[in-house]
Amino acid sequence: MTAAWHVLGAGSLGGLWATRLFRAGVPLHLVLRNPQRLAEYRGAGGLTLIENGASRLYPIPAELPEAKAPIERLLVACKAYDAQAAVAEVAPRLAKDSEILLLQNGLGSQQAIVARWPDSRCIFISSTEGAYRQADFRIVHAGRGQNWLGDPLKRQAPPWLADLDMADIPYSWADDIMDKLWRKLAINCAINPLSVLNDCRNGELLNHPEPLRRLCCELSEVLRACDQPGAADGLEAEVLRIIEATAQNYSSMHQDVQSGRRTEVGFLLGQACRAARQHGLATPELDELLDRLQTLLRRHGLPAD
Ligand code: NAD
Ligand code: KPL
Repeated sequence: MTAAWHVLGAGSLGGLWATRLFRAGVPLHLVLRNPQRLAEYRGAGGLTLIENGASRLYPIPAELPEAKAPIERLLVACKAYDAQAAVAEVAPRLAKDSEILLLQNGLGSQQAIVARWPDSRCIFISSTEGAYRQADFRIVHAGRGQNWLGDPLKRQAPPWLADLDMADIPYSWADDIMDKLWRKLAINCAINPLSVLNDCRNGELLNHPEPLRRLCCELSEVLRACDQPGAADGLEAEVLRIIEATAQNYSSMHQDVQSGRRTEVGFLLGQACRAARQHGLATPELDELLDRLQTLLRRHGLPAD
């Protein structure tokens, strides 16, 4: 029998994973942040997943971080800026040889967790699935996509990937997970800040090809300096392809700013600029973009990191 999963963060992506694992019969517990949230969850009767317009309630067992049972497999489904603090709350329960699965977008939060809990195996996940919260504990599965899972320190795939097969969660085991995460980070850096600063849908960015070209050029240099040449190859062409494919959409960062939610800028553009500095690389376009974005975020009363 597979070890139980603990899902930390019952938001959009955590809810999407938890409901699919639960209905496949995989043993699972949600970890909610405090007694009030646990009471609200119990009042809701569970997590509701809405797929293709049909909604279904899943009464997944839930507990607080300080519950007693050891945690063998922890899926961290918080935002990047909350991930380390959230793991710290359950860290005393981590079993020897536990695994921590990290769903965060961008980079930086994963490395902090690897460094702080070296006895756990950390699996990094890059997801292109789409989900959002219609209301508390009501999750809409909004877009099909893929999940790449990988461990930069150890190539061997874990046996519990069979749980994902049972749950019909799309995935691939990636030997080059850092390549996947850096590539997605670079794409997000090229598109999302410009969409916020121009207050526009992705497609309108095609009206300003020159800034996009210069950003992709600097991002490719950063990727190569970080020893990710595969993530750099053909970056501009892919950015343009994604802009065309998502022309009618507002980027996730644009949606966050419009809704007054904190962005993950510190783990996206902030991370690219930090990596450039660490490698002694001059990136004036990226630095100026970060500066303008941070000014706008502060004007909206949002954290700039
Ligand atoms: P979300 O805000 O919907 O959910 C995060 C949840 O974590 C919230 O319910 C929050 O209350 C909870 N949380 C925060 N701190 C906690 C703590 N200490 N203990 C317990 N719970 C805690 O976020 P999301 O959209 O699911 O995003 C999660 C990550 O996945 C992000 O890095 C995001 O970029 C990435 N991602 C999301 C999507 C998507 O479609 N939503 C797609 C790809 C990647
Ligand atoms: O991932 C995205 C986002 O909005 O966060 C896309 C659509 C690819 C734009 O960067």
